[in-house]
Amino acid sequence: MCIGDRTVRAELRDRIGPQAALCDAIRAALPPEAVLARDVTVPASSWGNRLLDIHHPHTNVFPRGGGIGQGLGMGIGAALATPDTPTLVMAGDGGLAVHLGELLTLAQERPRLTLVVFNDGGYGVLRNMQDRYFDRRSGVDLATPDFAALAHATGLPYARIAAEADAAPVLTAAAASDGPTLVEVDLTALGPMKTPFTPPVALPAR
Ligand SMILES: Cc1ncc(C[n+]2csc(CCOP(=O)(O)OP(=O)(O)O)c2C)c(N)n1
Ligand SMILES: [Mg+2]
Repeated sequence: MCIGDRTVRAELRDRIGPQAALCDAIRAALPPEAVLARDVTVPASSWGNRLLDIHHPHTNVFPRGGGIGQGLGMGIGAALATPDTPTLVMAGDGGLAVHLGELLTLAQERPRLTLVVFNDGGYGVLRNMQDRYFDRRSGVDLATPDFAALAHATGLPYARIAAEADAAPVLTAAAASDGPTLVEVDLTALGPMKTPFTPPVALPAR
């Protein structure tokens, strides 16, 4: 790693605030050969695709087309293909809702997969863009399920991360399990990023 890399990584860690602890805990909990599937969610776009070390191309699973929700199905496929290694999926609450049926596949096939759901009560990236560029919010604050109850209803083990200190024990235990776990990250309880993430996309002229 050169000095420039170190500066870029340090600046990014600073911007993502408490989520840096999650990035560290995910990498520490999983062996280098574990598949890391990321859906299209702020934690993936801001640090999962940039700061989280990926050691082999085969462990890098990402829906390149950018459609939300596909990450869980892709992760289940990867986990079933690599039963001796844990797999981790990063998903947003909004994206997970689009492909919620995959939870039943997870509950049925029971692969060695940790599903980390980042719950910010809506379409966070669009919320950030509306807050930054527009004077009102529209269609971004959404009803989300009670994830503990949802896990219970589908027969999935459940754990919650609500503080930086929860990240390592929860993710280590989930990765050590030989089946699925639904891990909810309560982003309201965890606290905001220092700099809200907005993607580098051109907005239509108003
Ligand atoms: C199928 C599909 N519909 C809509 C979008 C537009 N879109 C991109 S990110 C996003 C919000 C995703 O919300 P969530 O999964 O909760 O992640 P967050 O941004 O909150 O981290 C939406 C609606 C998309 N990429 N794909
Ligand atoms: Mg969300």
